[in-house]
Amino acid sequence: LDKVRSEILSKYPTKVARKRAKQILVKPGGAGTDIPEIGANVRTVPGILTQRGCCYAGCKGVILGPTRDVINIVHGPIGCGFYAWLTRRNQTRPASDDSPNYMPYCFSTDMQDENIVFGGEKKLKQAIQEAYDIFHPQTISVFSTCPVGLIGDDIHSVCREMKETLGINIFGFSCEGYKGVSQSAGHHIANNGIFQHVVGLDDTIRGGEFRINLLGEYNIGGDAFEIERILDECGISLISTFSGNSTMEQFANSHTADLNVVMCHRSITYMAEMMEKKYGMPWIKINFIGARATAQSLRKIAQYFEDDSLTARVEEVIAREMPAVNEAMEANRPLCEGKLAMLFVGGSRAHHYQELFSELGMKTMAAGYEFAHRDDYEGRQVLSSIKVDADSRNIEELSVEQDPDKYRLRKTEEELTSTGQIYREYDGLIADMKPNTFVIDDISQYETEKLIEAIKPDVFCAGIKEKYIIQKSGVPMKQLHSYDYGGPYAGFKGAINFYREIARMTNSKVWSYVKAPWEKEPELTATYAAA
Ligand code: CFM
Ligand code: HCA
Repeated sequence: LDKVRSEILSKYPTKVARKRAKQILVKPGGAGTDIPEIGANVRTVPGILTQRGCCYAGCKGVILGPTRDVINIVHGPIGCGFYAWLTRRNQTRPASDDSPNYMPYCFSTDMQDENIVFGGEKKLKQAIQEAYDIFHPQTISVFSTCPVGLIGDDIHSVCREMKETLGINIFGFSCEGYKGVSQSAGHHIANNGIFQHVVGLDDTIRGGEFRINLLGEYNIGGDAFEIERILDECGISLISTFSGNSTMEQFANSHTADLNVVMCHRSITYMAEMMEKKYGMPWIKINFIGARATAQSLRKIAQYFEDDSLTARVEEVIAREMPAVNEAMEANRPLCEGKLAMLFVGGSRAHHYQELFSELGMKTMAAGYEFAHRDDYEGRQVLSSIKVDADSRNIEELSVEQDPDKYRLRKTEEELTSTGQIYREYDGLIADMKPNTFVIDDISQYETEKLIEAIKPDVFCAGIKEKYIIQKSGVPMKQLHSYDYGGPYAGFKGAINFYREIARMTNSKVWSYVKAPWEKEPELTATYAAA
């Protein structure tokens, strides 16, 4: 792999090679080796063909996209608006036919040249009014795209004014696409906005005895429905999810729960930390991707509550679900065992999905994130050693204080640690990779092609931009963002779906036919038959 790495780097200009060298690691072999440092959350080299998206995509598309009872107005040109229009396959299930669901709509101020030249605030005000008149929502939020930041429209003052006028909750996000170096900046901005404008507004106590929030689950392909089913069977009340299958009402009420469980740590740990400071709610890392990881996560939740009846119920659910999982695992494992996978996805899935591949007996040969930070690779313990650069400083860090009325210490530090449970922690991706595998941050198109040539994986997982290049090289490709219209893949039933899908894909002959016969044998051959 070191040779492959050198070959890849040798094709770059010196400056680019120096930069990429920090972001392309071969995991060292041998026991007890330290986790190497990786370059992450830094600007992409222009022209390199990155997988990354923008800050606005992270804020509007990712964090706020899955919430159904808010009208999200994209302030900008229509192209940006279209991009937010359910392209992420985040599903939702309104409580009844007449509960609000604005997700199938696409709201945009459709900025034109005139608005860029003379300002777009007036148009934004009109758009808010129009959305209100037609739909009468409880909440409207506004998202700035690049040109808005460039011309200096003050969306926040427009929101304040319209909030006053209409008497509903209206707030804005300065999530211009160019802020930060990727989607990741948008996550942070979204977390800040929801925390400041929504969380804590409704103190009503809902749910049963064991009340949690699920942070960093976005209901792609119906994942949240399967997780909700499992939690429900365990008797665990889900107060709010940030933000799969969610409502603003749930966010407003989320500070009343007892525990935050964090799934996608990259996108939402900001919220967990702010809620702990302000409201006294602790958080643990969990993962519902993979059947074993799901079982382990349920046990972690039960451990927090230290209640025998809950523990018993969780064990019952696991015992009830696992036979079907094991049956599917046993049926599909022989078809997959020993095969190689490569995963290049956002900021947590390239790690989480390794669970499912290892349940199938497959090896992850190369993995990496588009926009993760060093802690996602190396583990949370490196947080304090990460240098804050100008791009990160650009993103506001809220100063959060204990709420004088609503703070409620759920458990003392002693109570938290007495069960051996680890709080506020997650391991990075590198620790879980096998020796002699690749870990690559912000992989480029060229590097993707080189890796495929060198490793010849049996399946490559990434996104829509990479999909067809990978397939054209004769390798099965699974989108781990949208699931290629499949899923759910979370929880127990999701694991079964995934085993079947991967077994099907990696055993299909169709990929060997990608090369046309004349590409393999360009010269025509024939036998001359004498009359
Ligand atoms: Fe978290 Fe996500 Fe991901 Fe992400 Fe994303 Fe996504 Fe992703 Mo696409 S929040 S980091 S910004 S798990 S949209 S649901 S699939 S890149 S790995
Ligand atoms: C985003 C959304 C995305 C894109 C997926 C892809 C998603 O980053 O803005 O490139 O295929 O999951 O929909 O990550």
